[in-house]
Amino acid sequence: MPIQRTFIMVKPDGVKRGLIGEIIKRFEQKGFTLLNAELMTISREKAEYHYMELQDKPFFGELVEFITSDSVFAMVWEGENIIEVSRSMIGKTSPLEALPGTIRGDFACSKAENVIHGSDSLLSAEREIANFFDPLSIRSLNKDFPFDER
Ligand code: IDP
Repeated sequence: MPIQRTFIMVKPDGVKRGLIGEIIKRFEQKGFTLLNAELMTISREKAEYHYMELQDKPFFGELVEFITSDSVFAMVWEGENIIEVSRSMIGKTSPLEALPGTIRGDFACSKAENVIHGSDSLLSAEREIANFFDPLSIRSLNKDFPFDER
């Protein structure tokens, strides 16, 4: 199974509600490895770039407002098939569909303010990690990365 990296972000509602520790705990328990993390307030430009695939959606403005409204906790994690596995740990976007046991199923009841973001593909993960972190600041455990999965 491929070792992958993903970008995970606790959104402002999750930070305010004190869910950073709970989220780190779930990823550590699963066996994933934290490569970098930072509490930060993000610029409008960074937020718009992060969500560029959604720029035509009616809720885009509201989403950018929300994500820049207060601190987020940005992280890079590494592990086997982490893109797909972390998406299933996070749960569906809609609170009506997010199953109990998933992070959103257990902690979110709004579609907009839903605690956590996780990259949905290798390409998005690469772009999102580069948007938030200097590549030299990311802990390197696997000297062959990223060539082993291409
Ligand atoms: P995802 O976060 O589950 O991958 P996306 O469809 O990529 O879902 O949407 C990104 C984020 O945009 C969501 O996590 C949520 O915060 C927000 N969002 C998605 N759909 C809606 C909506 O219908 N109304 C308001 N906000 C939404």
